Amino acid sequence: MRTYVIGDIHGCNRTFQALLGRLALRPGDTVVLLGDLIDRGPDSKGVVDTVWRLQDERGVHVICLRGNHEQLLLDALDDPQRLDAWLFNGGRQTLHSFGLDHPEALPAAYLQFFYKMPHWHEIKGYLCVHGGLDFSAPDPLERTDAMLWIRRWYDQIDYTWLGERIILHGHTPVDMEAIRAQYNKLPAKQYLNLDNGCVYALLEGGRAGLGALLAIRLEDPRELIGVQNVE
Ligand SMILES: [Mn+2]
Repeated sequence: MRTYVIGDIHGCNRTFQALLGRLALRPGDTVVLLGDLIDRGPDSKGVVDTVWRLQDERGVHVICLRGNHEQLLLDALDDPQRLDAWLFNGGRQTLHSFGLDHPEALPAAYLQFFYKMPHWHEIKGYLCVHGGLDFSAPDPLERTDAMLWIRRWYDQIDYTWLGERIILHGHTPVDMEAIRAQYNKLPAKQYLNLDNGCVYALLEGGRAGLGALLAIRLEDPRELIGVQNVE
């Protein structure tokens, strides 16, 4: 049984499927998605459908963490004043993938899926979270809001609290050079950003150094696997 953790997909379903093809998953394997499955890219609905097929047809255990973009969607449903914030941050593309123009029309199964997303997941000595942890709190795992939004928190890590665990996160796109540098320092440095901004291959004419969707296999030997955006 193998375990893979994957960074921000942002509606890039074809790229997600290309990466899954590289992983050659078998029944009983586990995949953790680090949040931001939706928004900005072309097929957010398809990403959720791919997750369901992995679970139902291929017997893969999939854990989908909540990202700030899933939270923006849920906030837009709770409070109409927050609708524009979501639409302007890629929500429009998500609605388009469903053929809808308002989130209230989203099918119940998808809404349930978004509502149920956990903020973090611990597996095999790794703490998985979308953005990071707020170490100013006595128990960083109680700061669920910070998990979605926090940036630049490495200097605040409480290593006594963390123990031997390694934090895997996404949320802040960084180039491959930075990701490989972090990867090469594991486990001495206990964090790894898996967001290479795969969706930014499509936006703003492509941002330098960004554009791959990444997975890490947690079993020995640890392995970093990436595919370039193919949308
Ligand atoms: Mn993101």
